[in-house]
Amino acid sequence: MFHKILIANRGEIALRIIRACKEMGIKSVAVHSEADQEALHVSLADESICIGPTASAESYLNIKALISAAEIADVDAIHPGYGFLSENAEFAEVCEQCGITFIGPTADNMRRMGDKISARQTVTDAGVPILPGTNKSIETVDEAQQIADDIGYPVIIKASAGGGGRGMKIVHSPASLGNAVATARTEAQAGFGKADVYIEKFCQHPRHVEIQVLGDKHGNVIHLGERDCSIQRRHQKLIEESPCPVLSPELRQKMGACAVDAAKAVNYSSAGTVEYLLDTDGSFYFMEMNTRVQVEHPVTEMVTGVDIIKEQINSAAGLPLRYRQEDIKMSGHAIECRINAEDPEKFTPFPGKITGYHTPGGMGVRIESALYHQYTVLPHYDSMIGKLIVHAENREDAIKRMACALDEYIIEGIKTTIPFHQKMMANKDFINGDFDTNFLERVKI
Ligand code: MV4
Repeated sequence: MFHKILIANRGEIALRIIRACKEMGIKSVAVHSEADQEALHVSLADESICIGPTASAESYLNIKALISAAEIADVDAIHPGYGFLSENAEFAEVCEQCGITFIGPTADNMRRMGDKISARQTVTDAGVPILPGTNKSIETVDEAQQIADDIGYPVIIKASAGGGGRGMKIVHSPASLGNAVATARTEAQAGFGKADVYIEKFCQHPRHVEIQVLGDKHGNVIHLGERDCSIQRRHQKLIEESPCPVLSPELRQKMGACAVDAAKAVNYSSAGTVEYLLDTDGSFYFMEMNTRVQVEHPVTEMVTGVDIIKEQINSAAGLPLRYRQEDIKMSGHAIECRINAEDPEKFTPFPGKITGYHTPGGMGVRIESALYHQYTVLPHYDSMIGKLIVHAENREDAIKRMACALDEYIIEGIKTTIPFHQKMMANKDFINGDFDTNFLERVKI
C-alpha cells in the first residue's frame, strides 16, 4: 500500500480524499494556489505545498509544479480528484514516468474514451447499444446528408473531442444540416483543437442515467448500480439520485452488464462512469464514459455501502477489489443536491465571505464541503461549495429528509442554490419521478 499520496485538487473532493487516506493510514499532501492558503484541505492534510499563483492554469493545472511538489514530498501516488488534470492523459503518463502512481485509469484508457468517436467504436465492439449514427468523422456535407437521411431527423452533431454537452448541434431538417456540420467543425477546431465531428439520431426526451464501475489490475470489473442525473441546467448537474426512479431490476442488470463490458473492453482498472441516455420506451444508449471519480459518487456510496475512493486507491496500489458483483446490494434511496455559490436569477457565480454558517445533521444526512464560518468563496474556481446527500429507506422519505436538511442549512453572506433545491423537493413532477433532461427548460423553478 502507498505511504503518502499527493492530492492534486482543492475543495470538497480534496477533503474526501484526505479523509480516505487518514482512515487507510496513508499520509496526505495537499497542494494549493497562493489564494488557497486558508483553504480547509491545506489544514486537514498532513503536509501542504504552495504550487503557484491563483490562476488554475499556473497551479492546479501546472504539471511541472505538481510533479516537483510530489518529488519534494516524496509521495508514492497522486490522486487527481475530478476536473483539473483528472482526465489529462499526458499528466497520467508523466506521473508514471516519474515513478509516481496516478490514481486513475491509464493514459491509453483516457485517450480511447476521451475521443468520442473512438469510444463509440470501442463500446460497439463490446456489444453496448449506441444510437444510430456514424463511428467515423464526417468530412463532407454530402456524407452528412446521406447518413441523416438514413437515420431520420432530428439528428445531433457532436464534436469527437467534446463531451459533457460542449460542441453539440441539433438539426431538425436537411435544409440546416450543411451549415450545422460546417459550423460544428469550425467550433470543434477552435474549442478542442480537433475538427472531427460525428452524427447521431437525436433522442428528444431522455433521462441521464449513469452506471458506476470499479475495476482492478487483475481484470475484475464490477458495477455499483446507477445514478439518475437528469436534473441539469446548461449541462451542469444539480440533483443526482440512486436508484433511478423508473429503472426496473432487469434494465439495471442490462445497463450494468453493458457498462462492465465497456470497461472490460479497455482493461479498465479504476473508478469510472458509463453514461447512458434512457429513452421513454426503456431503450438505453451509450453516451460517454467518464474516466474519473465523479462529483456525485456519494449517492452510490450511500446505497451500496462501498467507499469508492478507498476502493480506487486500493486498485491503484495493485490490490484486488474487495467485492464481487454478487456482494453488491443496493439498499434504500439516496439524493444529492449540489450547493453552488450562485445568483438564483442569473445562474452566475456569487463568490464572497461566509458571514453565517450552520450545517444540517441527523440520521442519513451527509455533507461534503470545504466551507467554514468566515471563509471567503473565491471567484477564481468552480462555484460548487458543497454537496448535501441524504439516505433513507425509500425515495419519498429521502425527499422529505432532504427538504428538512435544506431548511436547516444556513449559509449567509453569499447566494446559493439552497432555495432552488427547496422548491425542487416540493415540486409535484419531481416528487413523482416524472422528469427528463429537459425538466429545467420546461419548468421555471
Ligand atoms: C444527446 C442528447 C440526445 N440525443 N445525444 C449532453 C451531454 C453530452 N454527454 C451529450 N448530451 C446529449 N446528447 C443524442 N443523440 C441529449 C443530450 C443532452 C443531455 C444529456 C444528458 C443530460 C442533459 C442533457 C441536456 C441536453 C442535451
